[in-house]
Amino acid sequence: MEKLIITACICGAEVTKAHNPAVPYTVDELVREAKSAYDAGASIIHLHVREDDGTPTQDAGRFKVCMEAIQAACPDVIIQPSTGGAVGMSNDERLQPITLNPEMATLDCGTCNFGGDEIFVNTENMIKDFAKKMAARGIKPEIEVFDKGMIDMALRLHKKGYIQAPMHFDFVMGVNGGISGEPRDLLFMRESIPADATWTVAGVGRYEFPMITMGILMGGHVRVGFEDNVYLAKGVLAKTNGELVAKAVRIAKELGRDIASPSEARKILGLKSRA
Ligand code: KMH
Ligand code: ZN
Repeated sequence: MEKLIITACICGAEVTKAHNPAVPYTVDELVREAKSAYDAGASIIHLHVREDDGTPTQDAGRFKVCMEAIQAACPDVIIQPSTGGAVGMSNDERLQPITLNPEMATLDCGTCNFGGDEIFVNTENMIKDFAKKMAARGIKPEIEVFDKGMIDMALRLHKKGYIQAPMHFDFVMGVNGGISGEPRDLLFMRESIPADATWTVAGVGRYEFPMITMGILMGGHVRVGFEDNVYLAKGVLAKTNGELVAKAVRIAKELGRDIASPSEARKILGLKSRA
């Protein structure tokens, strides 16, 4: 089977130090967490950034500083900034990190409830605009889908020329407002994408390790990290993102999947190789 790409979502926009004191806010903390994940086997860092007090921000200057510091500590890692940002941010605010021309960035393909009164807004016209702006810069979208209808939206936008093949999906399973994280849900999502597409799976909270185990067995790729889950096991907080990545590596090895290096991940995803 193809080697396994592990993405580490080290920070997110919603999780805080109250959930786990190791959640990174400062540049140094982000570098520490990115390096722990990279050293453990992650080839992609899915990146959100914060102000030092933990406030989520999409500020291009803050992204630049964080990306350069992470790249210095993890030279060949693929950095994938979020264009989702945090609930309530404007489109222009969210799009700022693409001005740094990252290799990849997320493209969220639908609106959904996000717990309580929160709504994560991604209208069709927004998605078209984000996709066009990313394509103009040669940025590969990781198509984030929180429900099956968002796959259908991405496929429609592909047919209309907004998203190029081969498409790369991230199934985010178990958001409070999106699809759940049961085995049948992942099978349904997997069956709904084109044969030439690549995919990764992220399970939120208790769904993280069941979903990635299924993903590994099914030939997909996986995402773990504090953005999705702060526990290493029931009631045991992870001390670092690296611990979550190391657990994914152990599961993969037991199941016979080798881990992709960043350069192998670039080949699998069709990204340009880096010298
Ligand atoms: N923070 C969520 C509202 C992404 O990174 O593209 C959206 C999110 C998706 O995390
Ligand atoms: Zn994210």
